Amino acid sequence: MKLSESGFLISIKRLTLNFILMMAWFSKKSGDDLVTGEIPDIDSNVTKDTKTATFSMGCFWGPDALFGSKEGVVKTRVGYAGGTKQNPTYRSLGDHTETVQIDYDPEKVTYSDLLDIFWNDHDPTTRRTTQYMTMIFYHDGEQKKFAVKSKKQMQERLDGEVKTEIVKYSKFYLAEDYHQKYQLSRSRRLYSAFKSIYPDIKDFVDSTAVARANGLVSGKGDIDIVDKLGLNEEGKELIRKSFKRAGGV
Ligand code: MHO
Repeated sequence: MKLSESGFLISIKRLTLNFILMMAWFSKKSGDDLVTGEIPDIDSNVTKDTKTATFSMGCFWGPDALFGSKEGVVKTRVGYAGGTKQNPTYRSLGDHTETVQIDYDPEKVTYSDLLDIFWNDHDPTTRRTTQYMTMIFYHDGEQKKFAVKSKKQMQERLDGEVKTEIVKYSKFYLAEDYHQKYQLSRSRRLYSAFKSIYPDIKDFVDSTAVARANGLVSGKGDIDIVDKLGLNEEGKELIRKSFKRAGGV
């Protein structure tokens, strides 16, 4: 009895050890076997001459991918804004709203283009909780002018009242790591591939390549960009497959 009990314990230990070794092997294989080892083309010589746009339009996962897929968008990040609570978190949001922030190259994409995406990607007339409010945070007078004008045009087109609030940008709290480039994180191998290029979460979030990949796996953006993301043939093929599966054309 004693003996078989300890035999049982030993085989449990062995199983656990095998499992850990297997996971270690698998997680190693799931990252750097998909990359070229070079910094992605699209991330070299990134312009520092960017402007920032900040929008709230419902759950921030979708807009992160959508804006990230757009040519001229250099960086995206998701977070919380609009409220007064200090250091909000996803589980303790207080009076804040899920928000996406975009750094864009104004030579390649205009604030007006971004506003078009904002209006087209959500219904600004529905009633919402504070977490999912529809808001535009303007960063300067020029953005305010465009935002106010576009809201007016939207109101003329829609039956219901456009509930979008237009307010001056003040503070943005970066959301937890697992919310950043969320669509990409659902594709574990691709996510670890990019984490192997950018182990530091700050570099990962700020990478244009990662922003585009996040768009492509949700079927958004121009699939030809796949050649500039630092992936080898196998990595590119994985992206192409996810792009198609997500309805990308
Ligand atoms: N789609 C999610 C919302 C998450 S978003 C970060 C859900 O259905 O709970 O708010």
